[in-house]
Amino acid sequence: VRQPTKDDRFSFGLWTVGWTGIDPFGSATRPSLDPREYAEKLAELGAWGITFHDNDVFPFDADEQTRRRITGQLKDAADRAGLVIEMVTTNTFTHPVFKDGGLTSNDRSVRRFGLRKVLSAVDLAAEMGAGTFVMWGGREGAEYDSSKNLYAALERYRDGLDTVAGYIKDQGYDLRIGLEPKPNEPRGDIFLPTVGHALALIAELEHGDIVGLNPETGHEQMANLNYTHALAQALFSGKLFHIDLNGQKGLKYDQDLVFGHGDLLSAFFTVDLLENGFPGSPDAPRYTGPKHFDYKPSRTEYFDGVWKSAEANMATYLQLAEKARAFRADPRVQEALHHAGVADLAEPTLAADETVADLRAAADEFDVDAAAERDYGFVALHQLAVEHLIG
Ligand code: 3MF
Ligand code: MG
Ligand code: MG
Ligand code: MG
Repeated sequence: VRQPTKDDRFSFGLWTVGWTGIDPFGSATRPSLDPREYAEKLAELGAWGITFHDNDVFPFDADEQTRRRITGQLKDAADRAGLVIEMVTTNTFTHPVFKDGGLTSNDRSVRRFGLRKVLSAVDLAAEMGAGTFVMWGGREGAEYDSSKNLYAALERYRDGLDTVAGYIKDQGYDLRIGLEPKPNEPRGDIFLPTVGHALALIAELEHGDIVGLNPETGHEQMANLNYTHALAQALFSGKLFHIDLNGQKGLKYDQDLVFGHGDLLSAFFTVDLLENGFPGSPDAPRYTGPKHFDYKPSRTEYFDGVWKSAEANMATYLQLAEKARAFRADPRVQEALHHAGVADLAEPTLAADETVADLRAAADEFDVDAAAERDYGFVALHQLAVEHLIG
């Protein structure tokens, strides 16, 4: 595979390569570096951008002066390395004050504190020149149905998001919010568990025009859902603002494996959609944002393994992109797509000038038995994808 370049627009969260290996059962297996060192190394490997949570960079209790100094240093380091800070987010999940949520805690004083923290991080995102502000409500949820007024939780989530989006507009920031759905972990049940749930809440917002999605591969798969379908639905609604690519092996804890190290065939079709769009719908919306990785170098790895795993995300993406291009260009695939009628789905079921009466009148032309016997050839088509992937 070729080396990644800035034109590929690959980006990494500082918390990804910066994860020291602390999990619920074990302590760190690697020391932590200065955020600037991660940034410089990522630039060397061919990344285009970085992203971070406020508290990946400065401590939770940092005063204004410390915060300015540290973020200024990081911005300088990013500029020197030619890296874009494309997304900034806020941590409303680590500190114990957020144990029952930031925007949806039962404690109103915590909600007000949470909102202040989010608004400060929005200012920071604008200062850093980021285009996206991701909101992952990791602690917005519950373990016990008895513990939450679920209706009020959605009201407070809605109001909180509108306050943040309204503030972005008032300030004139060139920033959009990307909500990140996740079904569970760390809460037993997290609000906005899937892309579909998040789209439904966005539809209730006053300032929903600047609120969209940041779907993560593993998060949809933790809900036993198809990530590529989730991306498609977000694109359909004009809401695919950002993505978190990684790997997950089925229904278990959030593994954050390297992209492609989970369901490889699914990753192939994710890349095929991102690179080649919807077959037969050339005018459909396309994702043009950063290819952002939210993974964790396994705690078995030391620094050599950290950098190799970061490279692996980009290499896998590039290799899948190449294979997806070859797949679409293969005459056998084009024939199989044609036989399967894949592009035909783009034709409206009723013609523009057709009425329901016309539709009914056409009943005689249809041979139900013949249509029932159609062989779509989906398996042969899919086997060609497998062949390209393995070959
Ligand atoms: C958790 C996540 C988060 C979000 C991040 C916002 C710590 O499962 O995926 O990473 O991606 O908070 O970008
Ligand atoms: Mg995650
Ligand atoms: Mg994850
Ligand atoms: Mg994520």
